[in-house]
Amino acid sequence: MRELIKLKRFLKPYTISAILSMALMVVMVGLQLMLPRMIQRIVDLGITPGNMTIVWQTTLVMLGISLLNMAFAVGNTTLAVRVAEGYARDLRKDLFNKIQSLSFGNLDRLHTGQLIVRTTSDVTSVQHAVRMMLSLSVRALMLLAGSLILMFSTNSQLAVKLLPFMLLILVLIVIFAGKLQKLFTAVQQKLDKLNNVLQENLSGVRVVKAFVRAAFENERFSEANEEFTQQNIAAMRLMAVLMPLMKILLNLGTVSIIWFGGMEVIQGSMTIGQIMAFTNYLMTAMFPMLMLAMIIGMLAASEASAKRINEVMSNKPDIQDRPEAISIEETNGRLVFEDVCFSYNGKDCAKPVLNHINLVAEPGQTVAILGSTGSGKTSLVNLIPRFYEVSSGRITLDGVDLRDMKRDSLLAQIGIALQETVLFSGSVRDNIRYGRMSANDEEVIVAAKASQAHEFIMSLPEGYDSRIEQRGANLSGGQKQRIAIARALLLKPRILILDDSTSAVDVDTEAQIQDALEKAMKDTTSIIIAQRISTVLTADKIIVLDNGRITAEGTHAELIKNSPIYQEIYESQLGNGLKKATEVTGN
Ligand code: TTP
Ligand code: MG
Repeated sequence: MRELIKLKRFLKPYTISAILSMALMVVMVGLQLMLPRMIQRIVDLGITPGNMTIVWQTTLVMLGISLLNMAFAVGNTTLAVRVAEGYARDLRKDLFNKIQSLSFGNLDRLHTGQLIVRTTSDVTSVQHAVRMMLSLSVRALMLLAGSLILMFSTNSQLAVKLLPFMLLILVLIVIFAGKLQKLFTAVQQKLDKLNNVLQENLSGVRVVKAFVRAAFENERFSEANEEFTQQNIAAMRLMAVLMPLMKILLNLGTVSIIWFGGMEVIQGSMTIGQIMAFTNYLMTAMFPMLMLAMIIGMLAASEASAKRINEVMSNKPDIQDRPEAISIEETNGRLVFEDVCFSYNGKDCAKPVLNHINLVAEPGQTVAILGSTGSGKTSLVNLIPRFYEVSSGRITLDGVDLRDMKRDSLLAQIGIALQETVLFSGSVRDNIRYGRMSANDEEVIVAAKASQAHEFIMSLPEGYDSRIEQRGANLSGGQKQRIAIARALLLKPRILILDDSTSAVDVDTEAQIQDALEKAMKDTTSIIIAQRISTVLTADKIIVLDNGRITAEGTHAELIKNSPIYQEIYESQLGNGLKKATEVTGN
């Protein structure tokens, strides 16, 4: 219950509805508890002395009570549903906002697939718990207490005789509740596993098909599916045992009431009506106990869900503005790395991904980063928008430590095209405008022209209004990249970061993009990551990254003279290439 209780703040806006719903429930239970008394009255004052008026009157009153109860039940359910639905909506909203506020580091640790489950089925499961609490549990507890009290007030001696019997039932139910709790928790776990398999498979469905692994994936899914089914069956089996067992006990109870009560009736110390009321109270006491057993079992599943929701909620974004952080309006774009170390697991710089990086990018300069895969290029540029925080050293913009700036104001200065292009479903125009929805068509076209995307966009059936499918499925890799570049350019940033953004674009188009960028981004500090050396030839500064260290730095002309490692890359890409080309053409 601890985890569920932690979420109680979400009930606050619905306090009045919740209280009202419970109040209705109290009235309903009160009315329900009156019914056995009425039966007693019919038997003892109506049937036994042969007074038909009392029989009729009481029957009508009972009918009235039942109708009233029905009306109250509708009210109670409506209110409870409203509370639970509102609660779930607010919870989902908060979870979503929370996830949006988290940093890259946080998100690395909470897997995105699981986040979907947490915002959907976990919330539903907790919502279930709220509904049960609001309607069932109150009802069950009150019926139980009420009927016990009324049993004692009807005939305390008989009630005392039944006490051991009821204790036995209670013990049984506690045992069953414990078992059910385990089973339901296991059901939830199997469901999680099923969700995980499904999530992973669906997001990678193309790879599954490409590698003809459908059969394997089918098996994996079937296994999870089967486990889930079996676990559910096991839980239901226990319930199936519980029900008839309770029936037997109930019948035994009824028999003992008639046995002990019958003797009292013979002795004249009890009436038949009282016996009937008694058996009725026993029934009204038993079913709530059964209900409680089930509620306890199900609460366990909700508890597991609540725990996972709280796990997300309790995440503190590891990148937060310092209280004294300033908001920057204008920058020149002078970017300096001062002895920066960085590792993904936080503070320690023992095994850094980036090691003692010193780098100056002057305003308007283009700095190109070369380096083999895994050398830390993406990691390096990810530090500039503070997707991750440096482990040691510092990065400054116009002399101010990035950590002393409000992060939003920093991001407003940066246009970035990530290595992995992500587009959203929607029109081409909206995808380009993603960072600045207020941009007009002209601006969009200018950005698209600079990234050499305009032409192919115009050749799409609906031009800028053409729909992009989820993840940009209906575009080629190079087309996606060019839209992503346009998106970054549209911000007219002071700092432009392109992480391998032309890797899927042919060499000619790439050269055109570079020309256009040079013109459009004269005053912008550009950091460009590239695999191809042809991309970086004209850069103001080229750095070569190797294993997290800068191993060479300078212009192309300098590096080709002084840096063996650069010469090697040059040779391998262009030197040989040229040689081969000449061989083929025979020149
Ligand atoms: P990257 O910085 O991604 O290397 P890269 O950009 O130079 O490589 P590529 O050319 O293929 O894009 O990775 C450097 C190391 O950091 C590598 O060992 C993987 C690790 N890493 C993480 O642990 N978590 C991350 O989120 C990323 C991006 C990298
Ligand atoms: Mg990379």
